[in-house]
Amino acid sequence: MSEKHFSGFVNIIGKPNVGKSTLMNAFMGEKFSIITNKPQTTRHRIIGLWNDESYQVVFSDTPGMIESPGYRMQKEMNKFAYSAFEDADVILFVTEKNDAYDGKEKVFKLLSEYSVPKILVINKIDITEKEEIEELKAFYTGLVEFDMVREISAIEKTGTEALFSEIKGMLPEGPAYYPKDQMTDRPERFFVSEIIRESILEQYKEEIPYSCEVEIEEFKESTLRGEPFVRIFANIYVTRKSQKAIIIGKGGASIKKLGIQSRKGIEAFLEKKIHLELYVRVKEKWRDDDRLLKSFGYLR
Ligand SMILES: Nc1nc2c(ncn2[C@@H]2O[C@H](COP(=O)(O)OP(=O)(O)OP(=O)(O)O)[C@@H](O)[C@H]2O)c(=O)[nH]1
Ligand SMILES: [Mg+2]
Repeated sequence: MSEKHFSGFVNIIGKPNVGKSTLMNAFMGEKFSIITNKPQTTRHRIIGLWNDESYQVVFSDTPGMIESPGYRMQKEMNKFAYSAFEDADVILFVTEKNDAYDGKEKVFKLLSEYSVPKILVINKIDITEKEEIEELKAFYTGLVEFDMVREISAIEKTGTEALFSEIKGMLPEGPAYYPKDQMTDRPERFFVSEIIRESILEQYKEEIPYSCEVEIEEFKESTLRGEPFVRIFANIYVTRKSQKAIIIGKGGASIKKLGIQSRKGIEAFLEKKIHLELYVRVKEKWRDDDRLLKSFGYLR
C-alpha cells in the first residue's frame, strides 16, 4: 500500500464582484460562500475542503482586493485577501471584463514575485466577446508570467471541471491538512450569519449592505415533536438609527420579509427546522471599533 496522496492550498483572489465565490462553490459543488451582485460581498477568508482518497484540496475564497480601503473593516478584509500570498500552493487570479486595472496595482507585483503556480482565470465568458477575451489575455499575460490561462463561466460551470482537474495536477505530494471528513474550518453558526447577511444584501439598497454586520447570539439545538430543531437569535448591527428604521420597515414589514428569506436559506443549509429571531442594534462606529471587529472575527 503506497498510494500517493496530494494536498495543497488553492487560493482564489481578485477584485470584488469578479466571481471568486461563485467559482469556489462550483469547485465544491455546494454553497459555501454567499454570492450577490454587490461588490465586497465576501468579508472573510473562507475555506472549502475537497476530499477524496488521493487528494485534499484546500480552497480559499477571499474578499475582493480593494485599492484604497477606508474603514478599518475594509483594511482587515484586504489583509485576508493578501494573506492568500502567504500559504498558497496554487494561486487563481480571477478577472472579468469589467475589472479596471491599469497594471500598476500591488497585486501584479505580488503575483510576479510569488513562485507558486499561478493561473489566470478569465471569468464570465458567457457575457464576454471573443475579442475582449483576447484583449484581456494579452493585457494580463503582459504583466505577469502565468503558468496557465483559462477562460471560464463560473455561473454556467463552463470550463470549471477541466480547471479543477488541472489544479489537482499542480498540487504537491503530501498528507491532508484537515481531517478527511471535514468540509470547512468554520462552525455552522458562521454560515448562518452569512446567509442572513446575504438576504440583507439582496433585500436592501444603497449603503445598508455595507453598514451591516450579523452576529449570532444564540444557536440552540433541540428537538420539536421528535424532529431536530434549532433556535437562533441574531443581532444585526447598523451604523445609524435611520438604517435601523429601514431594516425594520413600515410596521415591521421589511424585517419580517428578511426573516422569512433568511429562515428558508438557513433551513436548507442546516437541513433542519429553525426558529429565527432578528434584533437590529445601532453601533455607530462598529466598522472602526477594535473590540467589535474582534468579536465579528475581523481581528485576532
Ligand atoms: N454572467 C456571469 N455572472 C457571473 C459569473 N460568475 C459570477 N457571476 C456573477 O457575478 C456577481 C458576483 O459574484 P461573486 O461570486 O459574489 O463575486 P466575488 O468575486 O466573490 O465578489 P466579492 O465577494 O464581492 O469579492 C454575482 O452576481 C454572480 O452571479 C459568470 O460566470 N457569468
Ligand atoms: Mg465573494
